[in-house]
Amino acid sequence: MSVVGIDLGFLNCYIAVARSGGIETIANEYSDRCTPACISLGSRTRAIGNAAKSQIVTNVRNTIHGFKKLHGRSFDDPIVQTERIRLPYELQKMPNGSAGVKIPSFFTDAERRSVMAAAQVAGLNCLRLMNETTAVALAYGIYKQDLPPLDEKPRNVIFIDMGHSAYQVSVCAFNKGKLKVLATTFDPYLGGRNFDEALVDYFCEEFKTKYKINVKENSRALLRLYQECEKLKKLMSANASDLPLNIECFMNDLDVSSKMNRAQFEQLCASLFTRVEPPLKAVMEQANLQREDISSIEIVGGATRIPAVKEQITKFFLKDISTTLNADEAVARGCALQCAILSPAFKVREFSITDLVPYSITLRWKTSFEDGTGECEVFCKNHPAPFSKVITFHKKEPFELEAFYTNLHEVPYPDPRIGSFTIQNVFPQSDGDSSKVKVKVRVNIHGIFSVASASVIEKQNVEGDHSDAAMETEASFKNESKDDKFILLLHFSLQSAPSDKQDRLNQTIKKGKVKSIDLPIQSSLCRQLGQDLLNSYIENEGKMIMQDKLEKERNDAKNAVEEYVYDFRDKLGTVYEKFITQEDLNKLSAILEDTENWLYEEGEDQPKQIYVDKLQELKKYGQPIQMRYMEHEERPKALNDLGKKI
Ligand code: ATP
Ligand code: MG
Ligand code: K
Repeated sequence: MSVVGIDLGFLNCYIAVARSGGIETIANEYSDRCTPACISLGSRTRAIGNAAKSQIVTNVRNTIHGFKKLHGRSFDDPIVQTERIRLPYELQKMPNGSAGVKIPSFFTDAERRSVMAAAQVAGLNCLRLMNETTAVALAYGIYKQDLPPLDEKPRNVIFIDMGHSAYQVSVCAFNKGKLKVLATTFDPYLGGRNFDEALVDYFCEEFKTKYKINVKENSRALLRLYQECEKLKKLMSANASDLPLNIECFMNDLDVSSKMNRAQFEQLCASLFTRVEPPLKAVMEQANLQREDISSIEIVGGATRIPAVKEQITKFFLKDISTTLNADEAVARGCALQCAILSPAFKVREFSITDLVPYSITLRWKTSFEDGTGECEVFCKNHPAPFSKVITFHKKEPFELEAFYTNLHEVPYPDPRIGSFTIQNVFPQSDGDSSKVKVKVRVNIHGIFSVASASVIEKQNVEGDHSDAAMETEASFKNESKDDKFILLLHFSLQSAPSDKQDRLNQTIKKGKVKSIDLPIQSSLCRQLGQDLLNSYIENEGKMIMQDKLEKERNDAKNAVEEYVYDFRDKLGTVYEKFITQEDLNKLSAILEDTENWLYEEGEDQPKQIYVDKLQELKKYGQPIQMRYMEHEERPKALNDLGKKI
């Protein structure tokens, strides 16, 4: 069994694998550790990664990239619509309203569930969906030998990741063997691509006057300009002087050229650079820390290489930035480490991770009195996670709990709803009283919220037992809807309670004079991929893998014919010469030439079997000659060997 950590970036993906000797970031088939998040669809095959990226410009409409922002969103979602304008390929509205076509700390439940489903389609068992900066924090902390002991003040470290599409900041407290994420903030709309866009806009304007061309009308030219601007941006990180931008045959047979230097770039992007500070300020406020409390600042992500971004960070913290981590690979390495910790197949140093709930979550329910509603915030923002809580209700009938994000304005998602959960099989007790129902809500290891279980506490026939809880009527829910009294009767962190213990809690238990019986829960999650649809995706993925495999075999068969033709022709002119009559030689040369022509014409695109048969046919001619040649070569050698032995 192997465990891997995957960094799903907007632009780039990295995969790290846990080996007995440590964590290794692995290279793809192009010996490249960085794989573009890109898929190109041909008429018969898919190209993935580097092969697909090279087709962005040539197969404009069928090469899909930049899809990270689309996870778990509906087609009509404003973010999907904004992204859609930037995409050179079409987005379709799916029958379930979702947008058809990897994970930052600010992902909401629906986005997380979508990534989990994608992992399932890919046949991966996702051990933990990890927030990017938390993965980086783990990669940082696990090898540190000098973390303060548990009873001492923790070491606080800031982690900053600016990738292609987003910017996130978190502050973590480290002690020996553990890390706790204290707060995280982000600007989900700031990343390397914003700088590319600023450059593209600038040159489009310039070319309009200079060459009288409208680049934005030509999606191929626009894509090329994006690629060149990204290169230029990277060069400017290392070089402050004037740098050229030259593109040959850009549009209407025109070659275009221009230049820019770092100072101009910084001026052009000034408004983007001012967006670096607010999340830094906010993270310090949320964690209630001062600059002096921070021991180091670690940066990762490609866009943090821009000097002006680094300057903004240093200016805010009044401290040098540390770049001890591999800016590109830290996320994947952290994920692989987490998997190795979770997997029983690996022995890794113990390291406990407490992440957090990025947005506060509220439950709402109907009370049977006067059609009122009750609600309570079950998880506040920055609440430690994973975490479970148990809430007690007094009910005579099944009831529905609606979960939603408390403050929609904090959430980069258009819909505050998470899902609704109906607690079934609730009846009055034999004496007509309400039943005491305990509901467990949790944010799991993937950062996903659910109403995990519910049970009813049945009183055994004990005289005079009007237990204390009977005092908590529904009226008290209504009056004290913001009161903690009816929540938090029991809570524990998932990390301190191994899962078998939880399972035991879920089972019917008898405790003294009360008996607890599990209740079924019917969940309906917003933007959840239905099991049928998910299964059909899994099936389709299987079919596509099969198709890719068949296509590869077909190509291999074709290549085998081609190779045989070249090899045979080469040998006819050299080593086989002595073993063939002139007449046969002429005949065979003609056959080889015909086959070669055939390969470029009607044989260009044939089913595998045709190529297999063709090869067989050629071998019928080739093998006898080869035999004669081999015999001639081998016989003297064999005699020679024999002679040596004697
Ligand atoms: P995200 O984390 O937003 O999902 P990602 O993980 O794919 O995206 P990264 O691989 O961290 O993103 O970073 C890619 C971005 O960093 C691109 O915009 C790229 O142009 C930019 N970048 C890489 N190297 C440099 C450099 N030397 N100078 C400036 N920008 C750079
Ligand atoms: Mg990234
Ligand atoms: K382990």
